Amino acid sequence: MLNVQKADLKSFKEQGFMLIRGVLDPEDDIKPVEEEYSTFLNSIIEKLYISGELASTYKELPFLERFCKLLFKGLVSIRQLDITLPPNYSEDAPIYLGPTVFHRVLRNPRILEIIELLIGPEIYCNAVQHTRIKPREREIPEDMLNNLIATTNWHQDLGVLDPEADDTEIISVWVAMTDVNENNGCLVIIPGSHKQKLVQHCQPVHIPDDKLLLGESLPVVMKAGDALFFQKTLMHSSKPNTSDSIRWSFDLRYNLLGKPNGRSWLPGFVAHSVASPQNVLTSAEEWAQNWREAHARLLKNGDSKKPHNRWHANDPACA
Ligand SMILES: O=C(O)CCC(=O)C(=O)O
Ligand SMILES: [Fe+2]
Repeated sequence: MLNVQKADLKSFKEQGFMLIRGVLDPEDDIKPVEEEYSTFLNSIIEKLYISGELASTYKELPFLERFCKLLFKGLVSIRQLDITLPPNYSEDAPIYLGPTVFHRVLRNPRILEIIELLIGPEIYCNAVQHTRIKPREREIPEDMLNNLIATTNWHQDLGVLDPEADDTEIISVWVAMTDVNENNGCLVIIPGSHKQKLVQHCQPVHIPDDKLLLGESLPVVMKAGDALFFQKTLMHSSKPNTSDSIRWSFDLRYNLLGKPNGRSWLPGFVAHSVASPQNVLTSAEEWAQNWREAHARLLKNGDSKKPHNRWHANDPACA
């Protein structure tokens, strides 16, 4: 049973976010997802071990530690686990399309139930979706730092979508796969900042200091399985992981079906619909195929240099 209270919905409206505990189930959701990723990582490791590129299989280590070992050796990239294409759409661009992530994360019934409370039953799963594994920051080689494995600058999620989505109801969902706190890189939000609408961002995508709301920022401490639902103009960032543990999360977006989604060239899908239930995507294989086809189309149409967001590097406002 979901524990969404009136106070949560009020917080979502007035503060721009609500934190719901225990949305992902440790046994039914988190464990199978970790196992699927672990099997995938294992297949990479086995090949590298057999070819002699890796001296150990690190079999004794848990998934996250094992991933980081390979990451720091440059033998695996977070993009191979991420569930969207990297911005350059190059021919060899990796993407992770495992069925368990599709069913237990993107189509998670409890996430969808909560989204339904917020925007109603016509729900489109937006293609802007990521998994982020944040190693101990002190161990990350400098040339590897990026926002999928290290800190994330202050931004509003609408800032990375095309302006066509400005009037669409879009909800971001940040799901903790491990416990997260101020030391290991939790999300930090500015409650109430969503009322600002979209402010100027600069490149690489961030809100310049003078546009940042001076309101008090709030580190969102969460347990594995908790989910933070927030509005598309809520200002947020993430802290560096200065702890001894590795933090892992998913961030997803859902919007009102039939409205511009801000990444029209990528394949989101109908996650729930009462008006047209026949259009709901329930096949993980079809989902994966849609991504493969979109990738081929982007390469063929020469769209592979399409900018991922609306902010220009030489914007005078950022000088
Ligand atoms: O996890 C992070 O570091 C940032 C996530 C984020 O920006 C989001 O969920 O929209
Ligand atoms: Fe974000």
